[in-house]
Amino acid sequence: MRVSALSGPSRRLRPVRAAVVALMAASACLGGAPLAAAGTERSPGKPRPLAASMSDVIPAPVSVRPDAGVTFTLRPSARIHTRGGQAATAVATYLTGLLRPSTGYALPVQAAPRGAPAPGISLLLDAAEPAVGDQGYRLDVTGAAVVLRARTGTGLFNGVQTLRQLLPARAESATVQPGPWTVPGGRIVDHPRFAYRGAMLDVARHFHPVETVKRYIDRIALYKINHLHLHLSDDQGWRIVVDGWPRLATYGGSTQVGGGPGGHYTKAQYQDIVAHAARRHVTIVPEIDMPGHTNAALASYAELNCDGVAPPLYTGTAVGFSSLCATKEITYRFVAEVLDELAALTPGPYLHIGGDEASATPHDQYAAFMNRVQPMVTAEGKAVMGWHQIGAADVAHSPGRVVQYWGLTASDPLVTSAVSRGAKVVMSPANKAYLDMKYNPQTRLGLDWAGLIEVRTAYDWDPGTYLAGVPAASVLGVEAPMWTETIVTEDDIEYMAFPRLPAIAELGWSPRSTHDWEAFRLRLAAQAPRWTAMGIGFYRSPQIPWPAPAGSVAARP
Ligand code: IFG
Repeated sequence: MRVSALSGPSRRLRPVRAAVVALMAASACLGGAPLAAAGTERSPGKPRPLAASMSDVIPAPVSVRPDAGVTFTLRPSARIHTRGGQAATAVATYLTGLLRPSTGYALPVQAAPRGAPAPGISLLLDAAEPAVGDQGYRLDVTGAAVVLRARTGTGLFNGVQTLRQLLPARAESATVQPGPWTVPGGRIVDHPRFAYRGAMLDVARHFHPVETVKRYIDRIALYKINHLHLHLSDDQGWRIVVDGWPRLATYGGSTQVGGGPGGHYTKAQYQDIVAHAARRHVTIVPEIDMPGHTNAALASYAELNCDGVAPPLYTGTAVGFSSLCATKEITYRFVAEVLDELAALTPGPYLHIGGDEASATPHDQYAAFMNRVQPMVTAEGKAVMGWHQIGAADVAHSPGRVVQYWGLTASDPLVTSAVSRGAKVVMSPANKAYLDMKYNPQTRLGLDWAGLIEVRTAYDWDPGTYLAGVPAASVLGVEAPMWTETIVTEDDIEYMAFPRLPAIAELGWSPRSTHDWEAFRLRLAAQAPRWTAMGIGFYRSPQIPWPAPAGSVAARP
């Protein structure tokens, strides 16, 4: 597959843009734009009330019971009360990190008093009904108190993502904004449909620095996505240090698509990403793609090639031309040592071994390779994750393995074969969930081999029933991959991720009963002022009734 050399959208100066954006948001609150009367009848195209509604949350919660006429207002003297040790305190600290900059309030964190919840915000690791499970929460908002209850820190964290969306969008600003800081009254009880809601970032085709990855983690956490799959190696680049094979990073990581300088993560940097992800209750899933997509490794070590000759570094965008040498023993020492070092850095349960597009590997050798490599993963105490090609009948099942479906069809014998032997499935159909697909023919970024993906295409499918022969019970969840052949900058990532990522996140979290495009498109429109306040440059899809940008002429009567 070839792509023409493309440049991303003009690179806006991030800090300057965020300040301008905050100014616009503030002007809207100071009469720059009409403040829609609270409770404005909801219809597409009309300015939406700046106060949030419990019905606007994405992903849609399991149950929402608004208390009309009840509003909580965060006061300058408000305190954040916690019960539940370090897990609760950490979420409270995270919440203050969000609200102190935009409200300017001190928001001290202190132990919650016994008995009735104190005025202000309470994060309580107790008394949440078992139905919320280990990722869910209950949120109660009265005139006096906001009370979040959960059974784990993750549940509290997910509840805070909902609470964020109930505050005015300017709560997301990096600079102090005027109040009032209202939260609509009512009760939300919530928990996810699927355990695995993921995003993938390909840092091999174009390298993306630690700060970009951390900010992407912050963005995906907004929508309760709890896994980030990092595609760490491919033909164009190797992006993680392996002490036993140093040239992988220093030479194999020295370029990228288009010939730029590439880059790699040191082990400390990778651990920094893992730690940041953990603070956002996101699990890192590292991928070393094999036996195909390995030119960077083959170029780094001649002995890994069947003919003993190292190919040149590759900066194009073709696929399927490279393969580790499945008939040489050194290959298996290489893979074992790479996986051993990666497993030591990865607290999460999965090592992703790729397995896609191994056109240069004879199929019998592919099966033999995979049957030797999968036990290396389980020997590390990890479960195998791989693209669904590892579901081939002559590739053995390994305990707890997950096949990631990226096909274009509504049934696939490789997936059916893997599921029949006990595998679970993460759904990433390329014509629904690939965030590197163009929105429309005019989209400057992205590819179109899987088709064009507008927002409704990303939203209107069901991961639980999508593949014939795969029961919902075998579906572990969904994941939205962002391949980076054409994705060069952080702005490019944001433009392609928003607004489609929240659609995939909702498919992973929300009950099927809440699935409704007409309602979703309105809820998505209400997210725009938040993204603007965060400085996210999103695609203004014509399918969505976006509110006029705050302070813009269009917003004035
Ligand atoms: N398919 C390849 C990716 C990438 C992608 C771009 C998979 C599993 C096309 N493999 O998707 O490496 O090139 O959309």
